[in-house]
Amino acid sequence: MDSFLKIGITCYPSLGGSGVVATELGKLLAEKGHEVHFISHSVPFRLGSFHKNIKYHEVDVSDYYVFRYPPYDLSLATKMAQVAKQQELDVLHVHYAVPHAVCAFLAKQMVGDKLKVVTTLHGTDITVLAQDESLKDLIRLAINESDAVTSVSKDLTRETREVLDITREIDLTYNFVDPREYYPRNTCNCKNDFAEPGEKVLMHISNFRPVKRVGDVVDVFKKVQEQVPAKLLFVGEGPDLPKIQWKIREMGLENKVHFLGKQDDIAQVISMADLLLLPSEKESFGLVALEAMACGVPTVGSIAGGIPELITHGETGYLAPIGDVDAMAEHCLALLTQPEQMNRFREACLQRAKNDFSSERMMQTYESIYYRVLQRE
Ligand code: GMT
Repeated sequence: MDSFLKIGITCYPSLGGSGVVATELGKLLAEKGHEVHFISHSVPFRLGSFHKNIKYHEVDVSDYYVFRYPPYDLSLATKMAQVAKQQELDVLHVHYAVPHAVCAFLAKQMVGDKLKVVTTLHGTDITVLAQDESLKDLIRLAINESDAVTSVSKDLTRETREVLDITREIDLTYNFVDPREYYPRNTCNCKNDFAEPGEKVLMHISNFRPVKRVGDVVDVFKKVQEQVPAKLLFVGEGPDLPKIQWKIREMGLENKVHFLGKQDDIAQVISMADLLLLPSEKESFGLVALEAMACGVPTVGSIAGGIPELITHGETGYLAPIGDVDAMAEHCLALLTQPEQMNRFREACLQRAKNDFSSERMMQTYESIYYRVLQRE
């Protein structure tokens, strides 16, 4: 089936993995020939250059003086309905249940059943928000009323069923990377800015929220650098950053750690690393570990959530129980001190990213879901 569709996409335009996946998917669909309409409060941060098949519709929020809290959700729902009617959208694909799936539900009431709603669950919409009794019923409604629901890992599907008592069909749509962007880059020059020749580079990339357990990254690194000359590079920003900077000073590691802040060209940055550290408490998928994998960089991390579906323990990285920094440090050392083993892991990473998480394959999966809900299979 190859008729082109008109697809609305709503995501958090500036938020980590879900925003990246939604934007990259929209770009790929547009490249293929579909008409893509992003509906959000600002331009998605990975949207990049102009494409004739991509349009952006900005949501204006009313700040009428009676509103103590400007009602973004209502403005978004109205905008979704307007765009759906004016552009004759076939599908509205929303990323993150709260509030996007709820807004899409409202938009559908305004437009009619010909507008199909696809909701992708990314993680904290279920693992955190759906635990909140004040939101639970609303999230369940939005999920049950979507024409299709997808989840980025089997573990997230399991948790969604468990927390919300949901039995409906949920499609598995793993995150993906575009191999044209994610491949091992030449990093000789920039790596020298951070590490001496012969030093290993460990890296952590995140939004520094408590679920990322960034303190564990520092504990693992401390043990590793006692055995092997190494530097630690942090990429990203977030609420735990000051605490981590303080911890590093207290441990006397400040000369061995660099903070790179937020970076756009993640493939270039990750390619400098020998290992990625991802010791999260919760992680429905862990997109950054896939980005690293596609650049030939193994991950050492925790067994949280969907990480074991992505990282094959002993092949493309090593996993340990949440908080087990001793085991994680041992795993790092096992790779950093055995070059042949490291090369095998690097090769396995490249193969797995290419074979199992390619953007082409996942775009086809999403397309087939769109055609299915439109009954155009
Ligand atoms: O938690 C984050 O880092 C941000 C969040 C998001 O909404 O982007 O990430 C979630 O979605 C990503 C994309 O599907 C997943 O790769 C992350 O694992 C997931 N985060 C959590 O589950 C904590």
